[in-house]
Amino acid sequence: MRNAPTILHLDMDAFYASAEQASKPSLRGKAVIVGGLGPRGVVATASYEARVFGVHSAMPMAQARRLAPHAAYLVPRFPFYRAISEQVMGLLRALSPLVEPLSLDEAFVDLEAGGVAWDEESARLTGARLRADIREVTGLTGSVGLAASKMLAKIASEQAKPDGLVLIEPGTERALLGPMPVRTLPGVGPATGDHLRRAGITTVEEIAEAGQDELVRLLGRAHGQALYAMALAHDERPVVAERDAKSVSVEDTYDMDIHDRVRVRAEVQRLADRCVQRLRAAGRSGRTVVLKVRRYDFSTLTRSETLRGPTDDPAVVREAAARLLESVDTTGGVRLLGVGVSGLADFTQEDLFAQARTAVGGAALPEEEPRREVQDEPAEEPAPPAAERRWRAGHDVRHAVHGHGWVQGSGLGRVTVRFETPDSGPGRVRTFRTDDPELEPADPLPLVTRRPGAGALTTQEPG
Ligand code: TTP
Ligand code: MG
Ligand code: MG
Repeated sequence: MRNAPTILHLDMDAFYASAEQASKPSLRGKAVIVGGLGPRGVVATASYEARVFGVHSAMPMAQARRLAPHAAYLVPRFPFYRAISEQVMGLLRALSPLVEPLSLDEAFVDLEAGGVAWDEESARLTGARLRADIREVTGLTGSVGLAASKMLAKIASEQAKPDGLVLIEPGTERALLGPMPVRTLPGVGPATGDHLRRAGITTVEEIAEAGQDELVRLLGRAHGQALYAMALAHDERPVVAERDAKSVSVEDTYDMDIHDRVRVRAEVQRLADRCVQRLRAAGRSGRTVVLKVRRYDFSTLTRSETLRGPTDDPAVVREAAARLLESVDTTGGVRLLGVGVSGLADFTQEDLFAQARTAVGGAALPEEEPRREVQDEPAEEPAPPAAERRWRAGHDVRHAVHGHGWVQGSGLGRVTVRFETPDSGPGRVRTFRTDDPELEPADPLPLVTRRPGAGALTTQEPG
């Protein structure tokens, strides 16, 4: 392990909700909940103001509405968040060639590899400057952790939240980790946590005291050894640049189109198994499962699902591929199927943790719920009538007379718009008929305007 805190972990604060608040001045300082608004919708995230009521990611939306009935509820706008994410990742790439994104709002950066930090002081300065740059370019806040390993950098950014920076001095790691709950360690979810608690182990220090043999006895060799190493703060995982990470995939073309859905499902399972064999042969694991389908008319689609952590578990890959298949219409027949895994990580502790599983009643339960990066609007959204389809809650609009605003709600032939922009004050609300010719959907405005070099989200500001 290096002896300078030059691994940086960045995570944006309440990312989707903060982006919405920056975009809509009337929501700043308010409880904002972003997620699927249909009957089976779940919370993607909640603003810190909404978290006070106990609302959090992955909670059923119905429960969130009971806890925070007066919050603003919005559907996610992925292209908008992606554009902000690209701005953030661009700032990270300016620091180092070794940037490992984990999701839209989160990445590791090896500052030493970029030559921008080599000791505590330079690391702290770089982290502080990065936070200021993110704020200036995106208008949003992110929290930074700095440490000598990935595990501790991530723990540090969690401690820094929201809107802070925490640096863990090399040499202090064990003392810091010791009193923390076992769940702090990467890959220890509810199941492993319970297992350890029943053995009388609740803190990281108690894992270290139990010793490797005891851990292996409790959790199996791979998981036990990996967890013991983490408890001693040993974490040698390198930051892996995205472009170094290749994917592993297998595909089959069929002589005759397959029409039978049952057969299509079986083929996908078979391909998933073959893909995992190749993945394991390469000693790797990956986070994103990709399904490729070429239909009778040569239209080809890919669907992907990103898990919380890398896996090389055939059951996990098979399940993900099966879920992805459910979103693809194959009624016309299929001539090619493929299954791939990307977002590869070296075969290290990371993946052993990610797949930590316990047998409960004969069924293998994933340690953590796989995290679905929803790529389109959640399917459970009830389809609104055609006239109202253009006016989706939270989306931007432009009115010929009143200018730029966003849809606060629509129904019964009416649409309510709040007229405000990222750099205006809170705006006022007006109601129109859904077929008002003066009203049209619009792209989101940049959160920060007129910063030379900052780049606008969709259009460049004139002058
Ligand atoms: P997180 O970084 O986990 O959460 P956050 O940025 O909202 O809040 P925090 O300040 O605690 O970091 O996730 C980033 C975004 O990913 C989040 O804004 C919404 C989305 N997301 C989901 O869609 N589903 C989930 O279960 C989680 C955890 C996040
Ligand atoms: Mg975040
Ligand atoms: Mg995150």
